[in-house]
Amino acid sequence: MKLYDHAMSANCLKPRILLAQLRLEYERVGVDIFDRDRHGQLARNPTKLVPVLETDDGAFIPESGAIMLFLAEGTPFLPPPGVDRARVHQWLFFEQNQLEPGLAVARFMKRMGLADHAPEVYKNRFNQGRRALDALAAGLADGRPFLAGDTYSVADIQVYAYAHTAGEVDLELPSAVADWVARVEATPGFVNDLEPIPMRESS
Ligand SMILES: N[C@@H](CCC(=O)N[C@@H](CS)C(=O)NCC(=O)O)C(=O)O
Repeated sequence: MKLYDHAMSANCLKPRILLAQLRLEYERVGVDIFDRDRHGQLARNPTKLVPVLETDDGAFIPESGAIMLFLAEGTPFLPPPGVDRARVHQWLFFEQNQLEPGLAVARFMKRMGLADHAPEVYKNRFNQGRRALDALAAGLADGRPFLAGDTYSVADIQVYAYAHTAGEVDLELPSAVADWVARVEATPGFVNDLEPIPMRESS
């Protein structure tokens, strides 16, 4: 398998964590996401975004959530169909609708020196990220250790990826979220090789 990837992208961190925990061999293909010519490399992905997984059969699977569900099928990282599986889907959709559009964009804007150029946009994304972290804390309030219940799943990896970057935009994690982050990081085979986005001064 090949993972089309960027070292600073938390969307790409998600499959990297899962592939490591599943002990699957794969080739990492770095994509320069600032280079418009990457469209040749990712021509078979309609959005041209990373991550994309290329299977051994040559199929292209874009979208982090789709990659996670594909890789997790038949493993302990995805509960069987039923309520716990629905909880996994719930948090995957939440991540894409609420958490990622807030924190990923705020992180990118802040680190690239763009927040001062568009303060209203930055504030909007920052606030969306903060609300998403509060929602995550509320979701963890039932005392169960992981998002789909008692068992660690792809939902935890998917949501962890951006939740744990909150400090990069000076957002403090609610304590229930900080405790859950620590539990995720303590799972067997967990690796976090996300590279920080270097801080650029706004010009
Ligand atoms: N919904 C997609 C989002 C993917 C995405 O936004 N990838 C970013 C890197 S984090 C990218 O490729 N950006 C390049 C661009 O915007 O041109 C997913 O979850 O995989």
